Amino acid sequence: MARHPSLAPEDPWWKAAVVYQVYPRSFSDSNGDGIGDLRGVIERLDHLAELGVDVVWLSPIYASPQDDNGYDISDYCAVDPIFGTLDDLDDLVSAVHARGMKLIMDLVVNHTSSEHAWFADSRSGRDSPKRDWYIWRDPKDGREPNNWGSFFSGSAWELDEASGQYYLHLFARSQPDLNWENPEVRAAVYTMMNWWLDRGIDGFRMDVISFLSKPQDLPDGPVVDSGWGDGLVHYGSGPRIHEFLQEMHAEVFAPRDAELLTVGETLDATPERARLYTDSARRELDMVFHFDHVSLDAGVGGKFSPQPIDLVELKRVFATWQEGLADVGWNSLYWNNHDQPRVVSRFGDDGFLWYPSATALATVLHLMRGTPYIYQGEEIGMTNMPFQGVDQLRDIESLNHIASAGAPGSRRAAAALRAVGVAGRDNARTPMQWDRRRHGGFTTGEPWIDANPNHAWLNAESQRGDARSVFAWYQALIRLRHDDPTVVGGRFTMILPDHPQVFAYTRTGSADELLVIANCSAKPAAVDPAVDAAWQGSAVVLCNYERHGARLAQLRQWEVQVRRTTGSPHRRGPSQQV
Ligand code: TEU
Ligand code: CA
Repeated sequence: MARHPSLAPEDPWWKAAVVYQVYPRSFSDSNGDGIGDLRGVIERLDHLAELGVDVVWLSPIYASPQDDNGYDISDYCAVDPIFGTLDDLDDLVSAVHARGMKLIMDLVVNHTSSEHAWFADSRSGRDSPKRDWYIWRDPKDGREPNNWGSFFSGSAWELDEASGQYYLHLFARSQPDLNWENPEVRAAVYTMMNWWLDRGIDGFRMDVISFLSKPQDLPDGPVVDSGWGDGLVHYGSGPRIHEFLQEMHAEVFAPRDAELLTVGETLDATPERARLYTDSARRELDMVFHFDHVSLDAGVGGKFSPQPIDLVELKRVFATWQEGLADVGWNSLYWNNHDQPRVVSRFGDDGFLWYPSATALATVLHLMRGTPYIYQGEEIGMTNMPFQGVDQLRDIESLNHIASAGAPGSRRAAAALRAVGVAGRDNARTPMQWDRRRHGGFTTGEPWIDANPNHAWLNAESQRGDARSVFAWYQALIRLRHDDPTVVGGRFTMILPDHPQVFAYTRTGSADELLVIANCSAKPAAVDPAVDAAWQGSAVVLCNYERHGARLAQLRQWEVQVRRTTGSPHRRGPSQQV
């Protein structure tokens, strides 16, 4: 991969990179069985090359019973037949590399599937040599060893009748947690990771990586709405997590670190914790995903009691992270992934103001400091799905939530269904909308999950080549990151932090300064005249409305502008004052 001109000589390559996440099941189906597959990804790679992204993150394609769509792995070194073969994967890696891109795989090592041979062995009896590869405990007072709830409803413990012991599963009961205290487990994982890197992949996105280390006394957590305890305070960045990651770095990444990208999913991350994970001197990870901005609309009952977000709060979260990692560590920037509802429906406007809100939200995210991630379909502004009933849902988290809410047909079950429609993960998992044909051109068969009916007008084909499309806008944002040193390295300053409609910040580089200013509302927004005055005469780099005037004093509905100014002394950063 060529180094982008926006990088400083000492920068690692991924500071100028943009990552694109492929959720293979929903991306493109090559053989008409209704499930996306690796051949399908290969056939669509030109879409990614045209978009201009640098890295493809491939969600799990390993052998799996698919209880959690592949995040339940039964063999780390095999490709699930629904996705293809190892040969297909090798072909995909070559095809990605041939287009000058890299490919990272999902690493799911907090847990395996209960159908993994390791767990079968572990479960076979108390004296199995692999018993200690998972987390087994005796009952306490005749019930679960502690009060932890599972992310997917109910207890995090499952009783194994045969041995009379419980095993821990933070997610589904078919996803038992590995015991990272056991050095054999760690060695087996590192061997597997090296096997994949030797095969030519370029790094890992690491599933719930901050959960690996559990305190050995497994204390109860504070009781939450569901009635279960929240163990996150104990296993989120647990006692030995940094030791484990430093060991992983030494055993796996060290010999080829400069070429790789490693990004950890860290639900419990604060800026302080993220600095520990991503300070390059500590040799752990390149970057992490925090959840602060995507947790703001969770109500007291969690993600399934969604509440409206407050823009001022949202800006505060971003500013805290930009400042927290300004000198040490590195941010990753995302709105969407396979677990989150679609951003244009969630924080924007998927009706009349679809185009300006999709482009404004993209811009405020992409021009911050950090590595942006695009989730499939985000680059064409895909929206949430108008789910009509439970039969259209597929996600284990959503289905468990509705089942545990109340009897089918009850008021509580109906409310749970509505909440899932807003916040559920299946919103992200409807088929990629390639064109206006049946099922959005995703499959010639019957898709495993229904396509969003709006594919009739919202699809990649209709946007490609259209200069005023969401797709073209993403291309422009990616190009800016590749070419502009201020986008990669400039100092971040939030402005107008208390403005209830406007999201605005500056990026100060050594030779110029950028202003990013967006009206994140459906009403015109008045901007402080001082901002307008300060940016008089600046060049308009991007604007999502045609016939943009030179003034910033009044922004139209969801209008975003990016301005650039060079050389005006009062705005120069300290590095310029020589
Ligand atoms: O997700 C971790 C996680 O806890 C949440 O993001 C989760 O998706 C849920 O919505 C919380 O309410 C990772 C994966 O991204 C997710 O797809 C997996 O289901 C999960 O781990 C288990 O592997
Ligand atoms: Ca298929």
